[in-house]
Amino acid sequence: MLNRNSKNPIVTRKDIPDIYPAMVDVSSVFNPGAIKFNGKYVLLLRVQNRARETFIVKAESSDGINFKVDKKIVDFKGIERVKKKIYHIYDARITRIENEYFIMFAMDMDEGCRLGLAKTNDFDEFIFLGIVSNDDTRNGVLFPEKINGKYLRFDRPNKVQLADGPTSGNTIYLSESIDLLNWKAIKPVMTGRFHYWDENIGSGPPPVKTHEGWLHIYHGVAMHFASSNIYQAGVALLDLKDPSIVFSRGRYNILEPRELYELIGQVPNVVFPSGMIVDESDENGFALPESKVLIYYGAADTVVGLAETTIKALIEAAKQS
Ligand code: BMA
Repeated sequence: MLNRNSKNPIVTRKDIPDIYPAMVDVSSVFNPGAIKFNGKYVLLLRVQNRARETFIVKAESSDGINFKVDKKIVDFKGIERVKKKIYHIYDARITRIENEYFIMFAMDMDEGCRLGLAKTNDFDEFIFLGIVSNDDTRNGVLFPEKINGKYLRFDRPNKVQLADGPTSGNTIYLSESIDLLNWKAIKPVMTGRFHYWDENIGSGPPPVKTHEGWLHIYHGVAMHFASSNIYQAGVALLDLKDPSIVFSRGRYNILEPRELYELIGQVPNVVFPSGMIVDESDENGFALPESKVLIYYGAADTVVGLAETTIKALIEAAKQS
């Protein structure tokens, strides 16, 4: 039900300029955060070099399809205050709250994966605000507004051990905070559907406000014995006032690996939605049903794909049970 852009993959390793010394002839670029800023489409890309080191790099576009990648690695000012070793920063999700832009990302450290938070007003200077999770957690996405005076986010504790691999998780939680820095889990919201396409799950892009509820795209992983896991995308609708209440959750995935660039790469069989741009909203921030939606996703942990749809189509997909 999503239409892949005919220029897919829209960003590949060939679009990444060499940045000496660390980022030369890079291996892959994937899982971007996305937002519209000052009329421009902005991506925060995850770029991996041949040492398998990870960098966040900004790209900009005036049409959402043809991106120019910065010749500069995003420098999160203040991150040097973290005295422990940070191995990787990756999978940035961008949320605008009032007139500030927040970036939540995963940080691989010796004690496991933590969520980090940064902010920017201009997408030029990025200020690191701190580590904002205590336990092994990934896929943190901030809501674009406070609800009942609290900031909210979805996050996904890593509790499930993948066969011979890292940890993953099968439950998305709702957490709250009064200062964006200290977070408390409120309750589990959605859990994996064992035997089906979304056995393990995690949030995709930040939730989008519609008149029918919070529209939330997530990724689901079908585990395959003796084969690679299959990463797909799905959609759910949640209560506007209490997003721990799931109104409906689509039975079918909305995007699955089918094209060669999704099926083959550094990690085969992966579509991983991480950025979502809604063209039109009303003055209260509700996405319009007919609005075009751009979904940016990592494909096979190697390139960036773009798929298009509308709010109405996503709502219908969420209601298909
Ligand atoms: C997840 C995360 C993602 C990655 C995906 C597929 O657990 O690490 O960053 O894209 O696996 O490898």
